[in-house]
Amino acid sequence: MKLWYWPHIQGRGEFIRLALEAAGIAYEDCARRDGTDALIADLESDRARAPFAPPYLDIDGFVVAQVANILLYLGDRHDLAPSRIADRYWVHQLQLTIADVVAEAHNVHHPVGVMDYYDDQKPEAARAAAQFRDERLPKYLDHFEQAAECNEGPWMIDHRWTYADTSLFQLIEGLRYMFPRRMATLAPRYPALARIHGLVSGLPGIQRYLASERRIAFNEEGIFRHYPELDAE
Ligand SMILES: N[C@@H](CCC(=O)N[C@@H](CS)C(=O)NCC(=O)O)C(=O)O
Repeated sequence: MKLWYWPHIQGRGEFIRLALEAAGIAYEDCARRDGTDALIADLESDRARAPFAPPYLDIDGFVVAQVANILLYLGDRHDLAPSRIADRYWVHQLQLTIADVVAEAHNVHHPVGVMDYYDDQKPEAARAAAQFRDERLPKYLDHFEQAAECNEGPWMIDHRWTYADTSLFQLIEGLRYMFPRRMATLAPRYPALARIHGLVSGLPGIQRYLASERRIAFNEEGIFRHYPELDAE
């Protein structure tokens, strides 16, 4: 199985890597091996059903893009999701909501133009960050906390991990990196999310991955960027 994603950031590719690593599914991280030019060449190759943007998987010529769609595929094919249809849609729904908050987090440092530099939109980013920290972030976290609390088991669903758990872990990691002060203030409100973050970090595949060179550090090229001036308690 081939994973294609930008090689120098965790970005959206990390949601796929974490599910693959937790499950012990073998994959080639093609652009980390072959470079950005190889990714661009692959993206621009002649395909009838081309992906719009990375990340995408290439399984012997079957190409699947969009994070939530990729995880839906992995959930089905590799048993990383529950078997009941209502439960599968619930996990997919959680993943789509995670995708929404990820997009909003990115828009905090790029509120005006995604093609423009952060430095060219700093006043607007400060305004967007205040609203995200005060209103949107707790609203999303309240939702995920309630979702976790309504499950009888310790995970997001059932009594075993699914890709909803690995994605929630990455969301919390990213938000803690981006807004350390705000996340510290909010932490006591979210015991179930803290529990799931801890459980995921203890999965053997995740432990191995986090300790490896494959896990690159967050940086200010990715989605979750730490600009101290955008954080507050
Ligand atoms: N909704 C898509 C978003 C994909 C996306 O925005 N990928 C970014 C990197 S994280 C990209 O390379 N975008 C190029 C573009 O939008 O032109 C997903 O969840 O996979």
